[in-house]
Amino acid sequence: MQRTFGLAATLAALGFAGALGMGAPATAAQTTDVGTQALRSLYVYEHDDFGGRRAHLTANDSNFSNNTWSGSGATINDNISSFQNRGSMRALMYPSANYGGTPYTARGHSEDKDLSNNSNNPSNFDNRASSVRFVN
Ligand SMILES: [Ca+2]
Ligand SMILES: [Ca+2]
Ligand SMILES: [Ca+2]
Repeated sequence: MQRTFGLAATLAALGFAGALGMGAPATAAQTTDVGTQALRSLYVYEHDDFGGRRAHLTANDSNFSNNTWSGSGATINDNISSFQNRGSMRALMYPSANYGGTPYTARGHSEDKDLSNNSNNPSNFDNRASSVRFVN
């Protein structure tokens, strides 16, 4: 199961994050929090429980075949087994290149330590992701 944590994630779920980011009136504390927060920051891992090698995705990417695990030449394509979305934007991971197929939606500030056995996303997304798109 995917877990969500933090006020920012709650705001994002309610659709307020975009309004705050565009400079809508907010308290000083909220403005500081949002201003220092990454928008696109998806850490993906080779194995369950955030194990194995890691890669950091910070922009839309239509094809993972030329993305490699940090410190290695091995592709992340069809090998992502867990993730931590540390940014405020949702990350849509697609099973095919060029954003094809039914995506797995990783909510802002959420993580999933096992991409199999999902209830509110494609039921098994282990070793499937081939592209990613960030959305508000
Ligand atoms: Ca790529
Ligand atoms: Ca894997
Ligand atoms: Ca795939």
